[in-house]
Amino acid sequence: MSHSNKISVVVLGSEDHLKKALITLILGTDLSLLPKKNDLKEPGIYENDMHSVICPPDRACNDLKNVFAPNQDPDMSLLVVKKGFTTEEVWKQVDNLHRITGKPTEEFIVVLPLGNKESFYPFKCYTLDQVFRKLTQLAEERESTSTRLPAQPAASWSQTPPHPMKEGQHPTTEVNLVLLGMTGAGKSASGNTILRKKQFISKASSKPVTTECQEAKTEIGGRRVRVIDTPDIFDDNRKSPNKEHVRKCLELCQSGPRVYLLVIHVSRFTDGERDILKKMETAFGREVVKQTVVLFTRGGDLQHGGMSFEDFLCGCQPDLKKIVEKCGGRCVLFENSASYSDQVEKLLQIVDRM
Ligand SMILES: Nc1nc2c(ncn2[C@@H]2O[C@H](COP(=O)(O)OP(=O)(O)O)[C@@H](O)[C@H]2O)c(=O)[nH]1
Ligand SMILES: [Mg+2]
Repeated sequence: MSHSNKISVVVLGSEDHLKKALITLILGTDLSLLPKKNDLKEPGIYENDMHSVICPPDRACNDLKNVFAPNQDPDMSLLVVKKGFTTEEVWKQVDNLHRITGKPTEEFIVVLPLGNKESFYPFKCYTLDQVFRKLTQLAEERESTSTRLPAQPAASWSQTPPHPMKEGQHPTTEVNLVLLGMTGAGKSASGNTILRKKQFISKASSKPVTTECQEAKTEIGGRRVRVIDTPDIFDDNRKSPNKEHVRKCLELCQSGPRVYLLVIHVSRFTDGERDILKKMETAFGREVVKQTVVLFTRGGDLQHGGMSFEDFLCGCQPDLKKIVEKCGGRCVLFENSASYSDQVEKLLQIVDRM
């Protein structure tokens, strides 16, 4: 693999021994066998034929600025933290990196120590397993583009990788995300999380807050997304879905593919939701389950109860399990009060696959 085609990874953090261990794992070689400096006191670049790993010394502002200079986007920036870290101290590190480099906080992936499950932290984080899965995926993408594309001009080690869709590109199709579910499930709050702004009114109330279908548009990672927030179309007190809301909802998402997000509160599955897929079929047609992702809200409740999303799905009520199964197992967990986690990206990856 040519130098310009290498996967570029920046390894950051204050623990030298952990950084060394991670670099060793990525390169599959003992660092002392590599020709570069290995004391990590100066920016070291460690390479094999597929990866180029740069390790700037901790707190060296100028080195960091150089590594993240404009148009220098590494494929992955990993922040290594030690076992028993506190969310507050790691968030401070991430925020510091953001202030020095000017890069968004989401650009820095915190590598969770072994034994830490993926959870709701205010920063983006991966388990070691996810880091290596991402590296494999990047390698596969790189292989396929290098066989398809003519040779690229020589580039610096950290040139932006050829991602299929990047910010700034404008694909012609616009995907419609239609938020459906009971009042109070968190439809408007989830819409705001996707849009990254408080567009829809979302608050605790004994009566419905959203009374009309509304739309808002955004662009995420080069994808054009139209979010449609709805009132409770399947109100328990009605025999059939509210036709007026259904008409308005369909009118708002005329063009482009449509994905329904069935919003359900993780700790409150009600009788009215048991046959919600039937009600959705009545309103939007028999194919609706093929176009639906179940979006669970209040992921923080699971975290407080020490439960992973997988444990929740395994142990939830049979009727809820059936809903997820009918939707092809497509589901995501949101915590709408945590704006920095990668929940939206996970949802859009599912939407991309659909
Ligand atoms: N903690 C927490 N609160 C949430 C979450 N999603 C929604 N809420 C709250 O639940 C209440 C109802 O949410 P809303 O979006 O208005 O529900 P809607 O009726 O389905 O649109 C509001 O007070 C939200 O702040 C979540 O993921 N976590
Ligand atoms: Mg609402």
